[in-house]
Amino acid sequence: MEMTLRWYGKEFDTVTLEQIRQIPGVKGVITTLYDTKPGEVWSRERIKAMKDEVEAAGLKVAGIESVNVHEDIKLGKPSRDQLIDNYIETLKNLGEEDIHMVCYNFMPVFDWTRTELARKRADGSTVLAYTQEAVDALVPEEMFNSISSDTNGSIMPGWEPDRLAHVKELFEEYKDITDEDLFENLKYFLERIMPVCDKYDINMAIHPDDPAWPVFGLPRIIINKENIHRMMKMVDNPHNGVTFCSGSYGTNLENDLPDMIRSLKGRIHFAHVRNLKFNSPTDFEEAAHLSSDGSFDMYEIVKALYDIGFTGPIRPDHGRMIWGEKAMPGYGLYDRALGATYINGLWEAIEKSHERGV
Ligand SMILES: [Mn+2]
Repeated sequence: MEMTLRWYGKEFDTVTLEQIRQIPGVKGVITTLYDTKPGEVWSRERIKAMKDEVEAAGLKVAGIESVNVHEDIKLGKPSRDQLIDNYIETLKNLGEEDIHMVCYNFMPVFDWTRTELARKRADGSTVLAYTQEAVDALVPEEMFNSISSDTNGSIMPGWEPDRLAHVKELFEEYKDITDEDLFENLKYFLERIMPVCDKYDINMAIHPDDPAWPVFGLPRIIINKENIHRMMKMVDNPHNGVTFCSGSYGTNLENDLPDMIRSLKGRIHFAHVRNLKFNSPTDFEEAAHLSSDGSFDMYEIVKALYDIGFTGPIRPDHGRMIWGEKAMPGYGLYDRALGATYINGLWEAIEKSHERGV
């Protein structure tokens, strides 16, 4: 595995490349052109400038999170063909700049949903949290207002104001879209992009839906083992793979995370590792990465990745806000650095135990 940290670019991130470089074992960043809109072509020049900046700081671009998929592609509208052509152009430009992993998602409207961005935990840290009861009590437009009012001044990925300006119309458009339609539209998209992925050896890594069940009546398909295997079989190409995000699949306690990882050997192109603390099956908060702070056995998760021979980029995921830091919720420096160090420690212990046969 290759330890990385997500970085939004110097215009948008409170964390600097210089800080990231000092986290032991972190050699690369997962980044994006945060000011591009879904459907836009990423020019070779801009990709190169981003790469040069990262490399000048002694790091590498280990992959992109995300190249967002335009809603018209998810909806299967006639305009999708042009938008997919643009996506292919972006992939080609990334491939020519030697970038070979692209994370994306196929979630309608919202990238992810939380009902609190700063729930206070017993240790005084604050974390993102979710309760189904709070979601059920909200209309989607209010959801957007509550998210945007509590972000420490950041633009949250997936909650960009211009995307959300059309939230009502989008809900109307998704009214008749079923899970089957969404699978069909994903298949169409993947079949069109696989040739460029084959040519440039680009691993596409679909991010799971978060939480891993339908929210606000919208269809959601990347939620469990059965559906990811269906997705991989329907376009059976090793470049059609997944981002294994423990915190997203883990929202549904029925998902057996180590078992899912083991079933995805060779098709996990990117891993997000984090822990959640469940107060009830529909009330969870993000925890420190350490197993004992949350509900997951992080040793078993990292061991499963080790056992399948995972070599791709991995990153700590959302961190708690600690030590007075002000940053985009989930994306401060301190707790993610602790997370990276913890995952590195687990990996080293698992690797050495294996090598020494203990
Ligand atoms: Mn994730």
